[in-house]
Amino acid sequence: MHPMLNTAIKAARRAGALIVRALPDIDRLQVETKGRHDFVSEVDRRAEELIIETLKGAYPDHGILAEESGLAAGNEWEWVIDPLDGTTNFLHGFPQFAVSLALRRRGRLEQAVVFDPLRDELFTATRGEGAQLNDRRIRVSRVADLDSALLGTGFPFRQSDSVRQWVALFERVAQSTSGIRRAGSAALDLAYVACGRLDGFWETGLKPWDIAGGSLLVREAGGLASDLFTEGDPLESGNILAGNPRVYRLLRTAFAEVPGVGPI
Ligand code: 2AM
Ligand code: CA
Repeated sequence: MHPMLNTAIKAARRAGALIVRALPDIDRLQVETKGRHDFVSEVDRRAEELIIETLKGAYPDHGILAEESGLAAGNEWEWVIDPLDGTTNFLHGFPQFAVSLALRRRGRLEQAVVFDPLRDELFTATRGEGAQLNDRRIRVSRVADLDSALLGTGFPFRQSDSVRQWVALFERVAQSTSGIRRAGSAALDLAYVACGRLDGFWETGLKPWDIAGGSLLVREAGGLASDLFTEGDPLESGNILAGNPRVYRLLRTAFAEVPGVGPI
């Protein structure tokens, strides 16, 4: 295994252990509001510190882009860190959240770790070498029609224009799939696309740390992950469409038929 991936796994497991230890005490946690409906707890911050300490200990020159502490410039390598993806779930004791880490070199995703500490599920990927769940190779599903597809999505939580757009996209596909889930952790949704539990996923208005690790997982598992509107880099726009190649194409075609669809 690549030593950088090994270090990322160590960091993710440490953060995951801290998060699980804090779970019985969520009622007593200090929670701040970053924006409307946008919460951060001391657990997010402590988990992030632990991750950065672990990564910097091994690679002091690498740059960092982290949800809570922002950007710290470094060499051509950059870690993209979400210490707790699904904070709202965590704060409610709703058991769907993860630690997400990705490593970029000159902007290209090289390594990914998404760790679900409650189920002890470790999703990993290295560019060009495939994706794994707990060391076993994973692949996207073979589902080839929307009627048989189980999709994931996320509701937009910032702008009301995006809510209206989400409703239009939802309406377009709502009655032609096996089901649509909104679980609340984009990193895990993408990991689930990578291992075939979901056949497709879309969400808008996300941040790079929500989707960096998951995007590489999907691609290395044989799927596609790109900008929902332009097919460009979803980390730049925060608008993502992912899926196995067939479902990805079917969703792209279906969404293109929705009037007025585009970046907001
Ligand atoms: P976070 O928990 O790391 O913030 C779900 O829609 C995705 O959006 C999650 O990956 C979540 O990541 C992110 N998100 C950011 N702000 C959110 C909010 N206010 N409510 C719900 N999800 C939010
Ligand atoms: Ca987070």
